[in-house]
Amino acid sequence: MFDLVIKGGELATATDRFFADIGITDGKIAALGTGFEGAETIDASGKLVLPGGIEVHCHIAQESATGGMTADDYTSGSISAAYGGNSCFVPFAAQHRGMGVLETLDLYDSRAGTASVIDYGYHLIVADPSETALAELPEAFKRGVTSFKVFMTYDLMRIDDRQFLDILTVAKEHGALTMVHAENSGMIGWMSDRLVKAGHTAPRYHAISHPEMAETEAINRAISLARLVDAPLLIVHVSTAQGAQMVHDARLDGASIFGETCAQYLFLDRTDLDRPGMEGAKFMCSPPLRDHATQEALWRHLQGGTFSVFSSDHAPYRYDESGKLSKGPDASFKQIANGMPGIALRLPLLFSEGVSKGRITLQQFVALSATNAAKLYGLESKGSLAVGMDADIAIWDPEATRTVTVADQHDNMDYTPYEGWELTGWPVHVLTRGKSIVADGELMAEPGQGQFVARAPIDLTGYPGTKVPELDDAINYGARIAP
Ligand code: DUC
Ligand code: ZN
Ligand code: ZN
Repeated sequence: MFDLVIKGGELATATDRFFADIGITDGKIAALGTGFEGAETIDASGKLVLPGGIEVHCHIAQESATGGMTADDYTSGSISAAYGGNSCFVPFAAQHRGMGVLETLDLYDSRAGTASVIDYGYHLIVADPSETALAELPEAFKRGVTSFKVFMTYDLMRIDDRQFLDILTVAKEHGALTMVHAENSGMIGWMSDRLVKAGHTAPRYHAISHPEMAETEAINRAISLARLVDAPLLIVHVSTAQGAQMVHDARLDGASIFGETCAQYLFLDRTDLDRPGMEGAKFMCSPPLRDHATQEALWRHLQGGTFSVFSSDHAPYRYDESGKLSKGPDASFKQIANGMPGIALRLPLLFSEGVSKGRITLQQFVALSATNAAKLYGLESKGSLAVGMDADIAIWDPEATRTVTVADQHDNMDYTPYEGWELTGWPVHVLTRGKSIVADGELMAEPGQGQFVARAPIDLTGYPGTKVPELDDAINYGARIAP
């Protein structure tokens, strides 16, 4: 007799599809089989039963370096994530200059602790890699924060190549994964100033000010820096075909390089920035939206396995004076917050456009929605349907068709970039550790129910790494030339 049985559904993992009941006890998957009885039962016949989604790139209760706050906090952000089929998420804890690393984590603990309805962790953003901050990183790892993001652009966030090497080196020592926002700061600044000087300030110039080459130069540099010290690195929000190819090539070479792309780069394009007036601001994100040919190339990389992770990059800034228009209704593109919402739509978009249209298999969907992220980011008890795992489960109706509206996002936003889209395949019941969070459109959970998940170090099995001779003490400490 289990606490809960999910009965009669078709289960899918990253490798298999099969019909089975799930028996759940104490929040864990206790057994998979048939004919199970439980104190409670959820009838999943005609439905797909999948691992709950894990959203690993979203900005929640996070202030930018210039002080703007995201519209979503850990309550609204987690509720929206749950409505979108997620049982767990990993937002960012952003260190700003002058802040300590542990002080940053304490701040986010105070924001998340009693607020989230689903389980959560953080990636640490390192914007100030001072000696003190670097010395605090091991304690962050001990607290289960085993990944962090650095920026190669934004004046108040970016680190230089030397600092990048320092961070990669400390991360490698502790089994942490470094994530990078790879864009060339100088190119973007130079292009932006030139455009503004010529009077080109509308949102559409945001895309022009961030040339593809700004991304590809930075990805190439980031991969080179990581390979110099043989440290694992994940390039987040890859938006270009050439950038994706670089990730692919480095992986083929055995380097521990990983890639992420995001929903907006597959489903939206730069013509969305051309909407009348300031409407284009709703579609401003960094890196920016690209063109149709890029979308097609990114799909091929998603299908072919270049990208381990597929995220929303939910960065919720409302289309009003609290967000996008904080510098007034005629602000130049340089003054408009970068980012768009989408945490509730990452999975429905991928299901509808990917699984329902036959571009990816259901198993690939599971890998991209949960399993890969769990493996890469050390969420050891999550991301699959197997005995002993947390009962983080999303039940999907593959036939349900709905029209996207902002009201159905359950976030604190006043727009969705996908308003009016018709999508087929929706999550109808989401559980975290065996507790219903959302069922048939109703919120069933209380803020604070979600627990912090301490994450394990990255497992690099299968990534032999690449040694440069200059850093191989067996060869060159002593200035010997490699044989
Ligand atoms: N980087 C992100 O990851 N999200 C929003 C904007 C940005 O620069
Ligand atoms: Zn970024
Ligand atoms: Zn982001």
